[in-house]
Order: sequence, then C-alpha cells, then structure tokens
Amino acid sequence: MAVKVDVITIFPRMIEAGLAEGVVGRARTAGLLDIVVHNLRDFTTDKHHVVDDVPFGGGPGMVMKPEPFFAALAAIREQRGTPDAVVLLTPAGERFTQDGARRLAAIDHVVLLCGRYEGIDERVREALATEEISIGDYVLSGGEVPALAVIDAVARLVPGVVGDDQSVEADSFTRGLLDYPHYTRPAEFDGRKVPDVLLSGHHGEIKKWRRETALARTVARRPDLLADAALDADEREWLKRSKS
Ligand code: 4FV
Repeated sequence: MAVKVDVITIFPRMIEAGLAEGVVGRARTAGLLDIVVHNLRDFTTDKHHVVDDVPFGGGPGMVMKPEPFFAALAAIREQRGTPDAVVLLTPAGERFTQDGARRLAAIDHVVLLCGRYEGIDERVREALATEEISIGDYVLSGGEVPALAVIDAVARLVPGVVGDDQSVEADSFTRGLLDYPHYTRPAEFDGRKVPDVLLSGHHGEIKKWRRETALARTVARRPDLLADAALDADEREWLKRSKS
C-alpha cells in the first residue's frame, strides 16, 4: 500500500517542483508514494482568498488564520480518510532525525501543515496537529522546505523507492554513524589519489576500511552520535583502541 501524504500549503507549485525529480519523482510515478498537495487558498471563503491576518496583541508580521486549515483538514478526512498523523512543521517542534523518518515511514497516512509569515494561529496546533517537527534551529520563511525534507527522508525508506535497498542500508545514520568517504574515477585527480584499499578488490579490507573511516569521522565530528549508534563487536573494539 503506497504511503499517503497530504501537504497543505499556500505554495503548491513549490512542493510539486520538489517532488518532481529523482527517486521521489519516480516513486510517485510508480505509485509507491501517494502524495496530494492542497492549496490552502482553496479552503478560504472570501473572494481574495485571504489566509493571514494581523496578530492579536500587535507586533510585526502576519499570522495564518485557523479557518482555512480546519476546512482543508476536514476535506482531506472526507476525500482521503482520517490521517494517522498531522504534522506541523515548526522550529518549536521535535528535531527531525532518521529515527523520526523511520517512524513516519511506518505510518500509512500523514498530513503535513506548512506555515508562512510569523506562523499559524495556535488553535491549529492545539486542535489539529498530532505532532510538531523541526528540521533545525534556524528560521525559514515557510514550512515547505521542511515538508520536502521530511517527505524525501521518509520516501527513501519505502521499499522499492531507492533502487538498491542496500544503499539505504548503507546510508548515513542508518546505523547512527556518519558515512564513509566515497570515491569514483579517475583514481588520481588534482594530484589526489584514491586510497589504495579501494582499488585492491579485496572486499573484506574495503568493508573494514569503510567501517573504520565512518567511525573515525563520527568520533571526530559527531561524538554525540556514538551513544545510540548500532556498533558491532569489531567497531566497539576499534573505538576502545582509538580511545586508548
Ligand atoms: C521550520 C524549521 C521553520 C517559521 C515561521 C516558517 C518557519 C515560518 N519549520 N523546521 N526550522 N518554519 O523555520 O520546521 O512560518
């Protein structure tokens, strides 16, 4: 059964453009992903399709009105069934991780709410959102880029979306480690040689080198990841040796 995703946004073309290329685009065409993008303005009742208004209490900028979001979600429930999760993309949300992607990939039907302006009326979060996700501690001009990031990360975990499931397995963070360095032809470029082990054809040695460089890179750049990383005995041994 295809993963169902509904996106609510005032910039549907931005989402459609981000979904049109690469593995996600092919997966959508192949029916592995059932993604519907909804224009929030279609759920307004005034002739100017107004979706924002001035903030109560004053202050800069505009706030997105609650009514269009409530109407859009009611229509989605009507047309697509009651979603398993309604995700509000916000800097105040839970930090999005590969674990978060795995969890959403196991859910049949997700709705993503994209904000703009200063944000969305709080009653949308209170009454409609089942969870809030942030892609990072910085302020974007809208929730569309975060929504595309979530869709892309989740889509890769849907069987058949990424041609070779092995490459998903080998992805960074799949085991909680950073990725090992990748090389391709030419074997020497800009006076820089590809590590000999990768030219050796010795798969055992290549696998060992890749695990150790992934570990070394993780120790150097993201030691915070090691606590939750799924390490095997060799890797734990390597880590102990690297610390001594
Ligand atoms: C964001 C983030 C984000 C805040 C106000 C949209 C913007 C504007 N969403 N992770 N970082 N959202 O910056 O998820 O409405």
